[in-house]
Amino acid sequence: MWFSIAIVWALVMFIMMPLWHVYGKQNPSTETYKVTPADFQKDVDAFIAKYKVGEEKGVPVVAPPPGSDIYLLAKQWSWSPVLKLKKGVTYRLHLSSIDVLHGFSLYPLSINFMVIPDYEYVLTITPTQAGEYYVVCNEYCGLGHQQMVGKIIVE
Ligand SMILES: [Cu+2]
Repeated sequence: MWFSIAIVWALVMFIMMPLWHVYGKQNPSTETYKVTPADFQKDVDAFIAKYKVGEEKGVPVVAPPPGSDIYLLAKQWSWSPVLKLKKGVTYRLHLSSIDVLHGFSLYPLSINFMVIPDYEYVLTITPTQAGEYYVVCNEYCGLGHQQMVGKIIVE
């Protein structure tokens, strides 16, 4: 009986996966591309050079134009750059790591994505609340893991 319950529950959860995607506003659609760490670093450097408006604790602060492609790079043990976004505007967020596996966790909201080297995730995002948000790494990535905190500012 327990075995049957487990099988049925596994099937229910399996069927729910696409339903959550469509109806639950969870598991957002992502575009994923293969990318080398060097190429991603190049794209991020160009993005920072174009839209840099300042610096915070040695990390560049970038204010991209509304609706543009924005980049966030994870590496041991930082997120770069600090993103300054506008509320109610849709952006295409490109996310990747240039070394090991990291986890993007937007605090205090509960929004989580894996950040995997060699893959560039493109997420379509629309910030709905103004404020300062922290990007915490939620995938243990080495000695400095607990200091790996980035920032997104929504105005
Ligand atoms: Cu990390």
